[in-house]
Amino acid sequence: MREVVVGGAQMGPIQKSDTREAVVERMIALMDRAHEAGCDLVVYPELTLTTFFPRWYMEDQREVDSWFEREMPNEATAPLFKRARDYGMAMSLGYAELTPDGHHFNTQILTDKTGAIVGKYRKVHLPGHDEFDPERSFQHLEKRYFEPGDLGFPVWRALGGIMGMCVCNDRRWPETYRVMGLQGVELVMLGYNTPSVNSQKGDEGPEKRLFHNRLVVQAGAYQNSTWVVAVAKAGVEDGHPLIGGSLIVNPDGEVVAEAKTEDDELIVHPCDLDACNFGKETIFDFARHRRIEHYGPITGQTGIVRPKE
Ligand code: CDT
Repeated sequence: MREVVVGGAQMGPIQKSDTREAVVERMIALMDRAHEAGCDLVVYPELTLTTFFPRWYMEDQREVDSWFEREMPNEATAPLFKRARDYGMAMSLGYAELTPDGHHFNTQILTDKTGAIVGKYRKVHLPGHDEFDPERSFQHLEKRYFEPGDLGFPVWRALGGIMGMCVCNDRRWPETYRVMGLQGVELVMLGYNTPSVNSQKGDEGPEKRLFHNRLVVQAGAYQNSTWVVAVAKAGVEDGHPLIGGSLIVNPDGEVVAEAKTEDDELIVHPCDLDACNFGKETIFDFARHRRIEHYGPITGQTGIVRPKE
């Protein structure tokens, strides 16, 4: 048995006016609870430190950059890294990354139990649009503020297993999990900010959104025989609701822990990484069963190519 006790640290809403320091205090309170629960690892959501700023249209690049972190840890997050080190707890958190040479990414990192950053992932599948869209009931400007991640979908040996990360919209894409699955991933960590309503389809509300959230996370876990921990930033941010529903899914695709609120809430599960072995050696033994000679279109084209009429 290779057990990792995982805490999913769902965050309630973060308003535009909230400071990073105030958010970090809330994150530390969740970490304290994770420590009491015996967690080895705590996972925070996408863009944990701020409101989900891509809902706001901005033209001034200085204003845009004010939502980004130029280094990690920095002054605001140093107390969080210190607490993690004191507890000997690994953590994963999402933030907007501005690199020294001026690139903008939607990033998730993994630290080991000494607080050292051992993994970095940059969101590949950026949803939304890059110009103001008057047709939408609210904006989703990730394509304006971020570049697509340039690191692929790496995995890392940590906590006695093989760990992977992705961010929010990435979880809807089977390619995300499969690329990590092909590297033997045993625990995928991801955070999300998912609006409770579809800005382009008013009758798609939170029930459907929560259904899709479970559907994609459970499918990704089962089809790659891996644990997945998916953690929300939830609740109403400056009038804009986000779903909760943070969950931990086992390698059989079953939900083993799920958040009940749209607030700061910790979900915990002891994840035995050896539970991944059975699926990886049987129905999803990729080496025996995959037929790559038929998969060319998956990497050879993006859009649909329909047969001629
Ligand atoms: N943050 C993020 O990627 N949100 C997207 C909203 C897309 S609208 C379905 C998500 O996939 O949840």
